Order: sequence, then structure tokens, then C-alpha cells
Amino acid sequence: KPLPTATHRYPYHLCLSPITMLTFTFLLLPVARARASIRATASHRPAAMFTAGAAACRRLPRKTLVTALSRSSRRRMRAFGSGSASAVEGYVPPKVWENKERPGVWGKLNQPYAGAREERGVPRGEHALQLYSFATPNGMKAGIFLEELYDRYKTEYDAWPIKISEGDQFTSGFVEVNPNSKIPALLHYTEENEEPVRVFESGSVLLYLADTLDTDQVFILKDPKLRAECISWLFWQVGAAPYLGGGGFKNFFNAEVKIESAIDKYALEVKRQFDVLDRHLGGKDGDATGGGPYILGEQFTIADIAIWTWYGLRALDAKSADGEFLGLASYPSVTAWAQRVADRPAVQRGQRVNKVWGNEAQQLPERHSAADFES
Ligand SMILES: N[C@@H](CCC(=O)N[C@@H](CS)C(=O)NCC(=O)O)C(=O)O
Repeated sequence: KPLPTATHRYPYHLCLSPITMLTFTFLLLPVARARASIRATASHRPAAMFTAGAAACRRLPRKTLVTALSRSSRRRMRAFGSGSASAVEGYVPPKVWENKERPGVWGKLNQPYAGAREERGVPRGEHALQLYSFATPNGMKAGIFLEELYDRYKTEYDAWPIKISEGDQFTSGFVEVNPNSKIPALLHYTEENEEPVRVFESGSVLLYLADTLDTDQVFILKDPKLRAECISWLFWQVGAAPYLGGGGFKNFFNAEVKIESAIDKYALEVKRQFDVLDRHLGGKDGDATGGGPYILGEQFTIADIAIWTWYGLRALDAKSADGEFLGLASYPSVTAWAQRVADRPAVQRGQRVNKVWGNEAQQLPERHSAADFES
């Protein structure tokens, strides 16, 4: 049998057309590659799907890509939260970063510059202490401690909501209290000073209130070793929480496009932090202050308040999607401590201060006296 000629085996008649060749090289081949890599990774590694797809598609114009990809590939991409072709294309950073419009409440509020955007003062009530806050984990720290101080010393204060979702943090009055435009912040009108003392950053609010108002030194202990331990845990929390909150785990876990390496990095660190707490509260590190019932042992301090609003509340929400993902039910000493703190009456009241969302019975937008909780 004679061997087939080359003409039979290869579609030379197609190759003869330069248009066909160009189409094949610059469109059909890259699209086929993109589809193959998306198919190969989609089943078991959704995050890698985007990277693979992005690498294979980078040279294609967006329109060509979106129409050329099969319907099922597009559906798979949407299922993992992309919904747009840019997720497939990936991000190629320009030489110099440029600001751009971002969607959503926070996208509109956050800008790469500081300072006041609107001329408006902050209100002032009759008490020496004026709290400007919102019932987020950082804001709650101040409300809870002020309520603990009320229970022990009957210290009254005024608390005003700073609605950060509406931009109150960028008004001139608030920026004068906190140039960083974040809650909580405090003004303390004292007899010695003509101008009020301004305090910003939640950790520093707790420390300032303990130093100036906790005359019995129960919320920050007198003994230098225990005082140092308390401040160490306080600073630990302020440094650690961004991995769990705003800038960290939650952001990547809830992101439109889930990036496996980012989620891994933050999940690992958050779990390590929970283990640090669990070992300490479970007395596994052999330190005199470890073993509970509170962070500093027998005494409930500002370290408990700071850590509880982030790690305690998360531990009590272990059945949520991210709580389950992080295995938060597997830190028994943290869970027991979190419940113990949650049972304190001042902690229950403090969570309501400057709260303007959720269950109405739990809201207290402004607080001017202890009686406000009864109304
Ligand atoms: N390190 C600060 C963080 C404060 C913070 O991030 N506050 C958030 C609410 S929890 C805020 O005010 N965000 C407003 C914004 O970012 O514009 C602290 O501990 O006080």
C-alpha cells in the first residue's frame, strides 16, 4: 500500500491562508490553552483556576476572551465569585500605583489621604469624659471598660456615635480628636487643663482610662510584673487583630476572588494566635498568670477587654462559616474564658454603647447616663 502523501495528512490548503494562520496562532491556540488550564484546575483548586486562567489569557483582549471561553468555564468562574473578566485577566500592577473608584460603602469612603473632608464639630455632653465611637470590636473596648468603671466607681460619661459607614470620621471635629480618622476616640475635660486631653487608638484609650480613673488598680495591676504582663497582652492584641479582622483573614475569606495563598497565610496566623491564647488560658505555658480564669489570672483586666472583643466574640461564633473553617471550636480554654467574660453585666451593657444596627433592643446610639440602659 503506498504511503499517504503529505497532502493527505496535513491540511496544507488551510495553512496556505495567512489569515487562518494568524487566527490560529493569536486566537484559537491561546483560547484553547486558557480553557484547558481552567478546566484542569477548576475541579480541585478554585483559587489556582484564576491564576492559571489569568496566565494563559493575559495576552487576549478582554472581549475576545469572555466570548470565546465556554459557557461552563464562565459559569465556574462566577461560582467562585469573580463575575467579571478582570478576575480572569489578573492584575498587572502599573509602575506607579494610581487611585481608582471602588465599589461599596468602604470603597467610597477609604482614600489614600488623611484629613478632614467636611467642616463639622463633635457634640459635647455634661460629663468630663466624651467618647466618640461605634460598636465595632475596637469601639466596644471603650464602651465595655467605661461600663466596668461605672460598676466599680460610678464614673459617668457621654458616648456619641461616629457613623463610620456615613463618613463621620472625616469631619473636622472628629479629626481634631483623632487625626487617624478611626474610632474609638476620647476627650477628657480635666480641671488641670484648659484644653481637653485627646486620646485615640483603642489600646491607648484603655490604658489612659486605667491610669487615670482606676484608682484601686484592679483593671491594670499594681505589681510591676503583672502590669507589664497586662500591657504586653494589650499590645499583643492591637498588633495581632488585623490578621483576624479588617486587614486580614476576613477580607481574604470574604473576597470576591479567593486567593489560596492569601487565605492560607492569614488562616495559619489566626490559628496560631488562637493557640497562643488557648495555651496561656489553659495554663500550658507554666507562667504564674496563665491558667485563667482571666488573662492575668484571678483578676479581670483591660487585657481581657481588648482580646475579648476580637478573639472572644469569634470563639463564641465558632459555628459561623469562617469559625468552622478556622476550627474555632477546638480551643476549649478560649471558649470557656470567652463565655465567662460575656456573662459580665458591664460587658453586656458596653456592647450596646453606640450601637445603631441589629436587634433594636440591643441598640443604644447615645449614652449619657447609666439610666439610659433601662429605657
Ligand atoms: N488601631 C486602631 C484601629 C481602629 C479601627 O480600625 N477602627 C475602625 C472601626 S473597628 C474604623 O474606625 N474604621 C473607619 C475607617 O476605616 O474609615 C484601634 O485599635 O483603635
